Amino acid sequence: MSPARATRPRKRLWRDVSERALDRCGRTLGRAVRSAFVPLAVILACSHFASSATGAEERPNFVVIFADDLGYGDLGVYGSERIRTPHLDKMAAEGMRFTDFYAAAPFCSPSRAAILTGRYPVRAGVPYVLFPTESTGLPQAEITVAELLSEAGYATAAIGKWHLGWPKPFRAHRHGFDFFFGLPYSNDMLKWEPVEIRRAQHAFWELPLMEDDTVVEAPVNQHTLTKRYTERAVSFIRENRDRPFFLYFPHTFPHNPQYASEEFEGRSPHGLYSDTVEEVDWSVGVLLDTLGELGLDEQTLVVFTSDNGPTRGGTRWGKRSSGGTAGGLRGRKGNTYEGGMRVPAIFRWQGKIGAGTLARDATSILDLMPTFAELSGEEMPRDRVIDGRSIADLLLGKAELAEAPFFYYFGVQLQAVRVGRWKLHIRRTELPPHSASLWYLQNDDLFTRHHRLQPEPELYDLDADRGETQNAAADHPDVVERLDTLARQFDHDLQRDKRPQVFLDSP
Ligand SMILES: [Ca+2]
Repeated sequence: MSPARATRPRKRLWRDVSERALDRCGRTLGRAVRSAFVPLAVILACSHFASSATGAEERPNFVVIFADDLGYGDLGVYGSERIRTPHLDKMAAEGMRFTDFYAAAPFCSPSRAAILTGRYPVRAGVPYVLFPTESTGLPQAEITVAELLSEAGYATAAIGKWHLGWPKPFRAHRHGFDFFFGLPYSNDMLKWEPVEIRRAQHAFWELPLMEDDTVVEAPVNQHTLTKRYTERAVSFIRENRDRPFFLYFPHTFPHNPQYASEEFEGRSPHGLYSDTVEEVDWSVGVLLDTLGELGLDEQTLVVFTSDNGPTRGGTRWGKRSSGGTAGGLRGRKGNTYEGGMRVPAIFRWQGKIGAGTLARDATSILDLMPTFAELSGEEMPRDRVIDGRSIADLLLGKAELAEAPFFYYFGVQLQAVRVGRWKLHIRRTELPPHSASLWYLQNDDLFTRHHRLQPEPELYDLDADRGETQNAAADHPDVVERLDTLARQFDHDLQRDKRPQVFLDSP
């Protein structure tokens, strides 16, 4: 355990840790603990003893590589003919590739809340994109996968883009990560100049590269980001080669504005977007090579996916902005058509996951935390609704996955549901309550455009029409009714269960 790890301010999972410890130490000691109020240290010691007794060496490492705004069609193995991704293609050949894997939101912050908690973003208290001057973030009451694994003895690191709140209580190293290195939010949230009309997404200060609460460089040289993240990730893996670790690696790119290092910028014939994806692919190769060199291939589950669909290229960032492709899916980042939320997903765990396997099950980033919990022998929190489910049996080839609904939320608004082959965009005749998000306080029109009304339902057969081009609602009124009822009941329950957004008095 590093000194930094020992002194890190950490929120304790009091109830869960105690319960796990009691389970492991047996009922007799449990009664003694309850009656005598034995200090938490004893409980933790017992818990860790039990962990080691079950064989820490059997618990896999977890590496999650999370691209930002990478489209469904932007990897070679997903059909791209313009972007070269040999390392991700090889990773897919060595593992399992998912055709129907979803982000749980069509934009950044909510998607990150979902991947770390296993809960729909609105349930976890992060329904919208967070901006630097906002005083809200991922509530402390949420339990992250990093906290779960950290309490179980894993080394944990978040390297890359955080974007779950700029004020200190919301930062990564207060949500279960031993350390954070990277950008606190998106790379387009730059310093605004007084002469500009203030944009919600801008800050009053330069874009900082951070190490926990320390500014390493501001404004950061964005050309260096992917390479520096990768170097830190490699160091983290090397330092923790002899113990279980969890590396959460959310890349900054290919989010706009796009920057790559000298070796990659301008190398691709298809522009900056391709350059940045190819550098991310290089980074994946470096990580996989490191695991191989250390003999950790068969002890490490590596996951690669994206936080939402591709953005458009645009004029705002000039040559620093080019867009991706959703690979024939309708829509893109910012909406709940497939292109906004269906993303590439590759899982590799040599010796455990069949090489070159394909999964067509509707799955999502919500499933990562429950899956990691099962594979590490930990229990998910029992005091809250978890929306994801473990897909461990699917990964390990032990059992098929039962069909389960997936709900497409835009902020607080449920817009669509998928069950099996059918996806219903539900009828929406009223806007949801106005959000406190800075996004909307300064852009009234944006709220209406985002939370668009849907006068009539749209039903799509994703098996036959994944591009959502033929509305089949009129031909299948029974399916429309079944999915509509399911969606409204789910949303009714969720809206009563969601955690309120937490706002600090001052950032
Ligand atoms: Ca994003």
